[in-house]
Amino acid sequence: MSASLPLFDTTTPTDAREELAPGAWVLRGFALERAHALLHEIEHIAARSPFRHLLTPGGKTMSVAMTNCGNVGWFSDGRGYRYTEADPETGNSWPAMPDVFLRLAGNAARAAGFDGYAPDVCLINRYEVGTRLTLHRDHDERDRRAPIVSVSLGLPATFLWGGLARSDPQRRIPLGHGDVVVWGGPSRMRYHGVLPIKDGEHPLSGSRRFNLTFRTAR
Ligand code: MD3
Ligand code: FE
Repeated sequence: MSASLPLFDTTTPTDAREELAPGAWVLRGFALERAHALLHEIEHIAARSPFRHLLTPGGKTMSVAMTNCGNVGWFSDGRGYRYTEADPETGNSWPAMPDVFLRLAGNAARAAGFDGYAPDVCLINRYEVGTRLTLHRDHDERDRRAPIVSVSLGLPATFLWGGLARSDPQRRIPLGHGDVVVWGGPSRMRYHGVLPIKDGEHPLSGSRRFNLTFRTAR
């Protein structure tokens, strides 16, 4: 952690900022300078709360492996989807949110017009080659006025971005290493997913993709 860094240290050229729809902003390369530090923190977090394949309430094993940091963590099993204060797998509290996570999320939210962003959880997804995330909405958070900030690291992905109804047409958005997306306002409750990750090697993450999603859950 680099507590001595100034608070607003991340800069991005405005031409790298693209509004996909009202409230939804892509910030290309916004996390690039911090990628190494972010991946390092992911290792620390996973040493305390390991990546695991959660069970859906329907009893299927998710192919994406997950862990969390922050005051709460997102969890799923036969009893349903929910946020928990302790990691059910270890019985310990979830690892604290690293400073570099909080600063990056706050800077990205501000670049998209959301000031005072205070996420209390970061869900960390780990994708192996072939892994996908089926179409869903994120509706387990109490405060839906707060945006979700997502950070892509490692192998690239094609993101599926739908509308407010499951059957609405979908756009395909390529997301690469260091890209950050802020999903707020009227875009917060759209359906979304990730197509199967293509085979490849990334110098920092090998044959994996990591995604951080910051949320205000409570
Ligand atoms: C669009 N993760 O963890 S992040 C998830 O790449 C999740 O791992 C994906 O969906 C990933 O729930 C996508 C992008 C994302 C997150 C929340 C959204 C896109 C969103 C909420 C509304 C609309
Ligand atoms: Fe999601």
